[in-house]
Amino acid sequence: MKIFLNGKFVEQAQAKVSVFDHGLLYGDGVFEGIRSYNGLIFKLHQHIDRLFESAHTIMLKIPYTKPQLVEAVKDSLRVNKLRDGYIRLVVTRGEGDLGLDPRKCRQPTTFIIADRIQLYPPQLYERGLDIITVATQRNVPEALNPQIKSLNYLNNILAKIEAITAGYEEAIMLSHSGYVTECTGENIFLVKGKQVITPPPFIGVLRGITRQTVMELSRSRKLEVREELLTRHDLFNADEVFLTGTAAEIVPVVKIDGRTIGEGRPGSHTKKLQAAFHQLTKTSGVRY
Ligand code: PXG
Repeated sequence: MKIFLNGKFVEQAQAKVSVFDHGLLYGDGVFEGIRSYNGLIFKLHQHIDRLFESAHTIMLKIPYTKPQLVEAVKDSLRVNKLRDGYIRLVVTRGEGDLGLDPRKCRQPTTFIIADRIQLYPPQLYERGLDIITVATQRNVPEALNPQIKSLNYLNNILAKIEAITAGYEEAIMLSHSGYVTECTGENIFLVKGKQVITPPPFIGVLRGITRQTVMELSRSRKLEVREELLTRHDLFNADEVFLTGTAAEIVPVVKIDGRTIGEGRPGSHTKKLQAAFHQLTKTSGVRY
């Protein structure tokens, strides 16, 4: 596998960064996870835009233009001969000293890994997930805004560990005030009648690109899309619940904290949205 590292393609074994890199020492950096489907990169420009927004907020100057990064992502897929791929694009503060001071980091580190996509087991989509809410709250936006897709994922990892320790695969994280936010690497939606509802970004969630796509697909299917504060009670009493993310796409949820959701099977709107989503991944995207 060849890795794009600071402007050059190097073999995986040579793709190394310094132990003084602040991405490693402090999680000081930003990233994106992007997918390609049969030679088309899905929502590439949206991912690049979000990367630049995350970087702007943490005052990290990405040493490439957006068109240069678009080309680098395309090249990464091409040199690794990947038609269906998972791309990890990372920009860190770079090599500094042992202090926090970002001014000591003279040059950001940029790398792109393009690998095969590890697909989730098909049973997940056929049966649906059984998940729980966990005690670890989502980061308070006023402290570390979840809209920044930073390398600091311990909040999410702690929630994931809680779920796994309890014997579940995924966790719902609540806000400081107890509202539903998102899962550890996916946004959450409920369907009730003709309404499709997901928590608003201000409560502390990542503005997922799959989330945005599903909102658009729902609107074009004449469903009423709303961003609203949701409680666990709202989730328990929904007709359908599903999660969205680049890696997982659209995953049905059939049980939450022991409560059966709807009929306890993936719902009809969820299935139709999955089909529409797959159609979109086949027909849109940036060719390489
Ligand atoms: N919320 C969080 C906290 C995320 O990290 C999403 C929502 C979904 O966003 P997109 O734009 O992908 O629809 C994410 C996605 C993975 C993985 O391998 C996913 C993410 C980060 C790291 C790994 O599943 N982010």
